[in-house]
Order: sequence, then C-alpha cells, then structure tokens
Amino acid sequence: MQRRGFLKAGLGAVVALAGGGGEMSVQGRAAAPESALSLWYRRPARGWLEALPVGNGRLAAMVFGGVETERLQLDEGTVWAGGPYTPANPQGLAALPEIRRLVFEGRWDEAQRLVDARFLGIPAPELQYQTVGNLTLNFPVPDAVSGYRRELDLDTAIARVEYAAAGVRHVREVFASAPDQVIVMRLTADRPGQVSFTAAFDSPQRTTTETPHPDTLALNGVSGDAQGIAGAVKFQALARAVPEGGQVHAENGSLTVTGANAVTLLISIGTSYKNYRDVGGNAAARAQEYLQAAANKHYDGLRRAHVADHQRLFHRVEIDLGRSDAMRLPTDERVAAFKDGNDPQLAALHFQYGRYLLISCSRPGGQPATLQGLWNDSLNPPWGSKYTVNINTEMNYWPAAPAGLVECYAPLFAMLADLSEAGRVTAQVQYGAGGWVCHHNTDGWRGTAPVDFALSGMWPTGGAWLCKSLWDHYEFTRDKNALQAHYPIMKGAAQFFLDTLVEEPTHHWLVTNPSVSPENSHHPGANICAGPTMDMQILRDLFDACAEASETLGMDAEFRAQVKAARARLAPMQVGHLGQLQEWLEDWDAEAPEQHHRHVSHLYGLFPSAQITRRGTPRLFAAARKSLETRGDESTGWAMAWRINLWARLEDGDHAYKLVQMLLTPDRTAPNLFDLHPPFQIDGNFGYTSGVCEMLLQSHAGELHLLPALPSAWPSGSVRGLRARGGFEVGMAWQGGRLTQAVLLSHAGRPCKVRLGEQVVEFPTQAGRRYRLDGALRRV
Ligand code: FUC
Repeated sequence: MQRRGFLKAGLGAVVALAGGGGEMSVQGRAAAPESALSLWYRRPARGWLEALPVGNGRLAAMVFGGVETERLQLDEGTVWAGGPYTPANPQGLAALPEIRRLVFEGRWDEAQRLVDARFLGIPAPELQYQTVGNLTLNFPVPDAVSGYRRELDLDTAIARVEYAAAGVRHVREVFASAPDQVIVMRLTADRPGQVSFTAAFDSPQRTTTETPHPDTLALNGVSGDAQGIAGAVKFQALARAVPEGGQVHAENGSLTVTGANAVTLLISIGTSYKNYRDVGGNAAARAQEYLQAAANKHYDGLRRAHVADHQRLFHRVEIDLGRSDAMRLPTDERVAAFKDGNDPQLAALHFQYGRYLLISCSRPGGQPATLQGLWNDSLNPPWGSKYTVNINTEMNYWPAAPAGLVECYAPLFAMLADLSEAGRVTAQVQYGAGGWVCHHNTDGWRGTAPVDFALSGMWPTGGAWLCKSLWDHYEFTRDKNALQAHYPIMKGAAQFFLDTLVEEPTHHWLVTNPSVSPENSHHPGANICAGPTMDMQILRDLFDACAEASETLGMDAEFRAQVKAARARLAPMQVGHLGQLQEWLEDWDAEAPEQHHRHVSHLYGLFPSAQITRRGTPRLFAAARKSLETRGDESTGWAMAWRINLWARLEDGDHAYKLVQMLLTPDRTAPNLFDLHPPFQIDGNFGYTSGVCEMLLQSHAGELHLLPALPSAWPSGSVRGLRARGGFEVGMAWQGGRLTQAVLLSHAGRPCKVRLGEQVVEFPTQAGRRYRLDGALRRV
C-alpha cells in the first residue's frame, strides 16, 4: 500500500526506510539497475521474505539493506539441533509380519496404529536445521536519503545497497565467497571519512559474545537440544572490520568503526560438525583459519575470485524469453503484475534465480539443499527445514543436470553415501534385510527410520527415489568414473527391496508392504497400503539403472539377473474405470477423500521418470493426463512447480504456462522471489527452473526434443547451454513460435536423434564437435 502511494507521489515522497519503525524522507526514485539479471527494490526489507539471499554452499546470509541498520541474518549448513543418533526401532522387526497381514486384509486403521506404536524411529520426529543468528550494523541516522536502491545481481552474486545522505553516496556490497569461505561486506562512501557504524552479533541460540581482538567480534554457541538429544554442534562466528582510514574498536561484544573511507567486513563461521557421526571438530580453529586467510587478501581480490567462481557455473546457461517495459519496475511489483501483464523477462529472471540459488546453497563439501536451501532464521523452522525425500529434496535437484549445474549434485551424492551406511542399520534392525533404506525424511544426522507417524512416515522408497539422481547424473554426463563410485549406493538401495518385496495375494505381483502413496489417503484416514503405483515406478527405475550400470561397468552379472527378474514381477501401472492412471493397486482413485491432493505421486512415471511417454505408451499417457486434470492446478508452490514439469511432458506448453502464471503471484512467490508453499520452501524455486527446462528441451525418450512445450506467451526467444541426456549441450533460437536454429555440442560422441514436432533426424556425433541445424532440422 505504502509503496503504491510512494510511486504515485514520485519525487519527495516519504517512506519508512528506517526499518526500526521511524519514517525518513526519501528524495528521488532510483532507476532499475543496469543488469537485467537483478532483483531490486526501492526500500529496505521490512521482513525476512523481502531480504536478499547470498550463499556459498556452506555459509549464507539474508541481507536486509536498511539505512539506519543493516541486518545480516546468518546461517551455516551444519548447524543442526541435537547430535548423532541412531533411530532404528528394535521393536519393528517383530511387528512387521502383523503389519503386512493387516494391510493385505484391508485393516488399514489397525495397521497404522501398529506402525505408530512399534515401527516408528526413536525418536519419531527427526531433528531440525537451525540459524546461527544475526550481525547487525547501526549507522548514524541521516535526516533524509535519496535514490535508495537495494538489489541482488544474479550475474555477480552480489547484493548491493546504495543511497545518498547529506550529499554523500553510500554503497554496500555483500557476497558469500566459495573460494575464500567467508561472507564479505564492503562499505564505501564517495567522500573520505564518511563510513561509521557499530556492529554486534545476536542469536536465539545459547551463545556468548567476546571481542578477541580490537577489530574482531566473536559469537560462540551450540545448537539446540531436540527430542531429548542434547545440542552438540558448537559454532563460532567471527566478524572482523578492516577499515581504510578512520578507527576501529571492539569492546563488550560490539565493534565500532568511525570516520573510515571504506571498510571491508569479513564474517567467518566454523562449526564442530565433521560428519553425521562426529561433531568433534574445532569450531573456533576453523572460523579463525578462514578469517585469517581472507584477511590477508585485499577486497578487490576477494571480489574477483568470488565473481569468477560464480560465473564459471552461472554463465553456462543464457536465456531470453523476450523483454518488455515491465523490466523497469522493482521486482516485487513485477510479481504482483505478472499474471495479467506482459513480462516474459521475469519468467527468465526467475529461471536464472533457481540456478543462482542452487549454486549458492549446494556446493561440493557442503550439505545438500534443505527445504529452505541454506536460508533459515529460526530454531524451529517449518518441517524442521529438513530433507523431506518423498518429493521435496528430489525436486531441489531437478534442475541440476538440465540447467548445467551437475557440480551442485555433490552434497546430495555425499548424503546418499551417508544414507547408504546409516540406512543399513534401519534395514537390518527393522526389516531383517540387506542393503539400505531411507523412509520419507532425513536430517543432518542421516535419520532413515519411518518418521512422525504412519500416515506420511511409513514410506520406504525415499532412498530409492534419491538414487534416481545418481542415474540422471550418468545419463546427462556419461561419466563412467562417477557411475563406478555411485553404483554401490544404487545396488544397496536395490538390495533392500530384493529382500523386502512381498507377493500380493491377488495377482502375485511383487509389491512394497507396508507403504503409502506419499501423504494421500485412499480411504478416509487410511494411507497405508501395499504396492502404491509410485513405489513400483521408482523401483522399476532403480532396477533398470542397476542392471544397466552393472552391464556398463562389466560387473555383478548375478545381481543383474536378480533385479531383472524382480522388475518383471512388479505390479504394473493400471488404468482405472475413469480412464485415470491408478494411484494404488486397486481402483480407489474416484473415492479417495482428497481429489485435489498436492502430491501427484503416481505421475512420477510421467515426470521425473520416463515410463509414460506420448509416443511410447499412449494409453498410459492419456491416463496420466486424466489423473492430472482431476488433481487440478491450484496447489502449494512446489506442487504447482511439479505440475509445470508434468504439463511440459504432456507437451501442452500453454497449460504449463498457466501454472507459471499461477506460481508467479504474491501468493506463491515472495517479494524476494522465494517460492511459497506457503510458507517459504525452496523446492518450488527449483521445480520451476526445472519446469522451464522441460518446456524448452526434453531428452527422456531417447531423443532431443526441441521446444516440446513452448507456450504462445514466449513466441520469440533463445537459450544457450541447456543439457540433455547423452552428454549434449543445446542452444536454440525461435521466432513466431517456430525454431529458427539449434546448435548441439556433443560432449560424449553419442549418436544423436533430434525431434521437432513430428519431424525426426538422426546422425552420429563426435565428442567435442558442434552440430548446427536450421528450423527444418537440416544440418547447416
Ligand atoms: C511434504 C509435503 C508438504 C510439505 C512437506 C515439507 O510432506 O506434503 O506439503 O512440503 O513435505
């Protein structure tokens, strides 16, 4: 409201810029930044969902950009509540036969009660990801400011604040450096001696502050207790001011700089977390080591290294979906206007934002992206900001390969290696099985047992779904060395199911039991079941991947024969009496209580899997479409993002775009472009970026399908650097809704089959060579 008044008033308007409740006069409206890849605003963040995220895969900050105060809300990816624990329930194994019998007899209520009583992990809930705290800078209060602008440039991964006060132009830059492992803030003014502030840490954690040096503040703390497990992650955050001119002085937990020409503020955080079983690291030594190394460099060097490192990944993909005048507006106004306006560049910006966020929160050596990536201001965030692996964590990584960021998979793969150890205990203790299992959630301690309650927790297929990313990595890169390293994880996941699948009484198909179709009820209050369609689809993919990998690697012939035999006996996908793809073994869909449920688990077969394709399985394809239509469009942020991908696979670009429009509204996209479930959940950001990839290029059916779901809203455009299965990199340009040219770079020398509508061409390729095609797929 306030903003609208301000915009209409133009010059000389008054807005609350102080952030502390005061009003300050603002003269002159800042113009849009030069970089079209910027999120930007004419006022400081009033709340966390307006603040701008920076991150380096381990450290993260939300930048508020106030004039009187600057707040950096800080996170470090290993600050998890509690400490190492093993949740496997020793009562589980004895209860399992009875649970299975009750499920097969349709006595779901009794089965669920038995799971709740005897089969959940101990503790049943998993532990949460937690914030470190804040570093707040207080500045001298100016009477008036002009030309205030706050922005995040995705191209450089730098957040920036600028304004003029009393004739002095102030600029702040903030970035999280991956090469130097510190968060850096640079404060400058265009007149000497004008940078002054007082900074202090605060935190909702159990912390103490100290001033170990005249230029350094320290915050020492330990993560919170949770579920009866004592908080065991010690952390230290350090902030050091390196002023040019002026004076710096630290005392009683606050750091004061007066009259500097410029200041570089370095923030370093170390924790005692070494891995999910060991929290014996020296937090202070780590924090100091990073700080010392960074302090030996000049700001320009830190900035240059950061920008180069970011651009090495970020520049791999360029996209142009068209431009319009809307680009001149602040980002939050564009979100509000998107659904009825003409702003294709916002769709492109949001696509690149997903790539920016993945680069910023998932880098080798760090933890995988949680439900909120790395960004969390709470000790108790929604759903613990954990890893929900019945959709959300998988969705986080959907864009990694197609959007040119395979390196960002690294923390997920490291977590899978952990889970393949931790989940062995759960497999053995609760199922008497070999291999490993992870149910529908995990956390910083790699919990793998069924969590919370039977309705959602009794789902054994989370680890198996995560393994799809290992196979995707191979399909996109054809990297056999990586496959070799990943194969034992996939094999262990498959082994668990070879040992635990049971024969269902009617058709003698092999099925999971007990399980659920994630979070959906087939009868009121009843989720537990045997052999939900999604489980069978996931296992078909896992068994296929294991068989093909073992063949490619020339090993494990006997195991390969076992998975192939088991695959052949899995319950098939079935079309129900309404023509829908059945979500369960029985034709229950029409009576299920929530017809518009957010999860569309059985459509896993359409996306991300390729078991249902338009040309390969037309009957199932029609059934999947029917199921998706029944579920409807309106849902949570991530669920609508999934639907974008599904409508793209259905090759209906305009329907996919309808969901883009529904997602890019203030109800589902915060002012800082964080996706809203609501609340904030980052999966919707990543699912969106993946969805745009699927609209422009698909490669799941043994061919590169160019522009399979181009919406009429993007008649002209271009993209460069998308990745496709088979090791291809693809650039395309189109006009009037038709392809004008395509360039394919073959990284693996695989044969290439290209589809455009109903037209198909095939040719062999050589690794490292580029192939140009015109709008009729003729080689040029
Ligand atoms: C799944 C979803 C919820 C939420 C949670 C984190 O359980 O069903 O909507 O996204 O994960």
